[in-house]
Amino acid sequence: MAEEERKLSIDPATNEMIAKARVDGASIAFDRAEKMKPCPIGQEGSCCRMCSMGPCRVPAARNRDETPEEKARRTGVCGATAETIVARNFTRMIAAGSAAHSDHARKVVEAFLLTAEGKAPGFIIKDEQKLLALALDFGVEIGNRTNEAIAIDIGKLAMQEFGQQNGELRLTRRAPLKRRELWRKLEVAPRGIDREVVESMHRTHMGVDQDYRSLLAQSMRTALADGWGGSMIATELQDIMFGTPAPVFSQINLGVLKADEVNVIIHGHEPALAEMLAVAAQDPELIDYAKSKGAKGINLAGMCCTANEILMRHGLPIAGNFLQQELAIVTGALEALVVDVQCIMQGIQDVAECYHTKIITTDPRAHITGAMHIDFDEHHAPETAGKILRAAIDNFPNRGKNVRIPDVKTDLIAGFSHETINYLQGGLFRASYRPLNENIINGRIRGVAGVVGCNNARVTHDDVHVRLVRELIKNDVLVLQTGCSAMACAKAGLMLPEAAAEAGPGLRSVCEALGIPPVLHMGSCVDNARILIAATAMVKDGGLGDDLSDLPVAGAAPEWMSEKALSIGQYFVGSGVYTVFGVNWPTTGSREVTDYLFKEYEAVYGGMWGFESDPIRMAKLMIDHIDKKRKLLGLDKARERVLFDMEMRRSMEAV
Ligand code: SF4
Ligand code: MSK
Repeated sequence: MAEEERKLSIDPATNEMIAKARVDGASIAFDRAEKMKPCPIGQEGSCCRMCSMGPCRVPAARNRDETPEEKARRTGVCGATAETIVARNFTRMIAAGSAAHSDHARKVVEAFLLTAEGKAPGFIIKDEQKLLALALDFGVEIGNRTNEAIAIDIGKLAMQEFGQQNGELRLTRRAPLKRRELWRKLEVAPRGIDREVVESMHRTHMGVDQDYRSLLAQSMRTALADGWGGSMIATELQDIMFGTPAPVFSQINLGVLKADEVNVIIHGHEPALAEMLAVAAQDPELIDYAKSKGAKGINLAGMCCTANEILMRHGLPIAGNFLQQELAIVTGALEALVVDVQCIMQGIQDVAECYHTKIITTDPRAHITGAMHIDFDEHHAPETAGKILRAAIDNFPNRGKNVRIPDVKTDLIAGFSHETINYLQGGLFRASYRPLNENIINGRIRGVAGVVGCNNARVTHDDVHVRLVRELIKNDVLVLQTGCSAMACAKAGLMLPEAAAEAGPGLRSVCEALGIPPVLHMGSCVDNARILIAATAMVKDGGLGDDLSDLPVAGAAPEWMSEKALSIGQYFVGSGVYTVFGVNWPTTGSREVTDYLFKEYEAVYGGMWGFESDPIRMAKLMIDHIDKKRKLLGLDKARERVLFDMEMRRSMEAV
């Protein structure tokens, strides 16, 4: 297909705003991606710039029957092989992804401690039940102690997880015993979060670890420190402070912006400021201030994972996912784009200069040249939130006439935390994963897929997510989602109970009995830890093997772009899950390394990587894997026997 014919998005709101940006002369990622072609050597992981004798480019062998002599000639100046270079780059990407999630977690722990000490006005311990459950996991005494005293002990122990030098991270104890024993045997059990990231950087420095298997073992330790460490800590403590998500109704897409109100979008990943803005946006004084400037009120919406955080807990609307961040400005109706950390394109500042939008950075770790900066500090959170909203309100009179808000938005239901899924299956006193397991065993549900990750300007926006998920549910696979992938499917209407009509007959009947959509929104990128917990609960409830790798489950990040996604994928794989990525794959510069990750890993970890850019073929790979696991569990026969008679339907409804 000629480049100019490439379909940029399946989302009508996005396409409408791309067209407007072009008329307005705004530079957006969709167009920059056409001009900036990816470097083929960098894309396959073959470019080494670890020292100033390079950069050395050691592209993949073009010839499958390469002789050892030919191979020996394909090295960098220092003699580093393609295997070493590719594995080093892969490990560094994972270290960066793990660092991002974990530094987010560190900030959450700091806020949690300040909250417990009464030094963070506006923040409280909201979920006592979860606090006590975590106290048990951390071995913190409960007795007659106050929630605050318990929280201080938890916070201090959580903080120690970052600097711990030896031993194993506490939350890895939640994993099935067999998995933990495997990690110990392979020596990949994560010791301390910061230690693993630092060691990855050290080992990938020029002239240190030069064996790809050894490098990849360290990348696994670092990824596990993310999934069972940083990300899990972030999710747990955020739930305790801001509330554990429960089903909530909301709307998504650029159509949630309002023509007659002050529109403020909060974008990034960390929920603390967003929580305060959600409260401040209801402040009658600020609403009156907005009215004094000619607006009818304040409309707060989210973007990317900060959006997922405030959606899951407050039902605040979502304006869009990753590739829509510049397009929200292009509407001409956005007074402020308030950003915290991660996945924020520098391009938003340039686009904002074509309109009236103020870009407001709020985190001392994330500045953007030309943007306004208002430092967010938990000691003064309500005042900071008020200051930000006032800056947005003051900008309302500057809104020009070039305004077009796409009339596109979709209803959705989110809020499917692990606790909610547990509760939905049996109520407060009988909560368990047993009904889900039984429906997998009897074949109504074929298996479970975690479909997560970003958008990527190299593929048609949202298309791969939506087609993949539609194919999975059609084949009776229940889909759990997070991140921008969840938003893509929500925009397509797949997060409503009515979407069960698109599911296969088995999954449909379960969704109808429980009143849930076939695609469940579990939250933000750090909340992929919820998927680990849900999968562990399935193992612990019995009937589906004794390790995560026995489950008929698979994972995918069909439009991934960030290093965090790679870290997530690696910890899924290391936890025993077959995980397929789309778009492109960063180790193709070495066939040996790629074969190790795609084939040999299964014998090592029980999970392995896969790559496929076509969504239907990707679904097939995942379903084939699910069927393989069903067969190993002896469930293939059960699935053939499913006949949905009245008695079976009644028993299922009794669930
Ligand atoms: Fe080249 Fe080796 Fe330096 Fe990498 S570390 S840039 S391969 S000389
Ligand atoms: S926001 S990491 S683009 S999912 Fe979490 Fe979306 Fe990927 Fe960022």
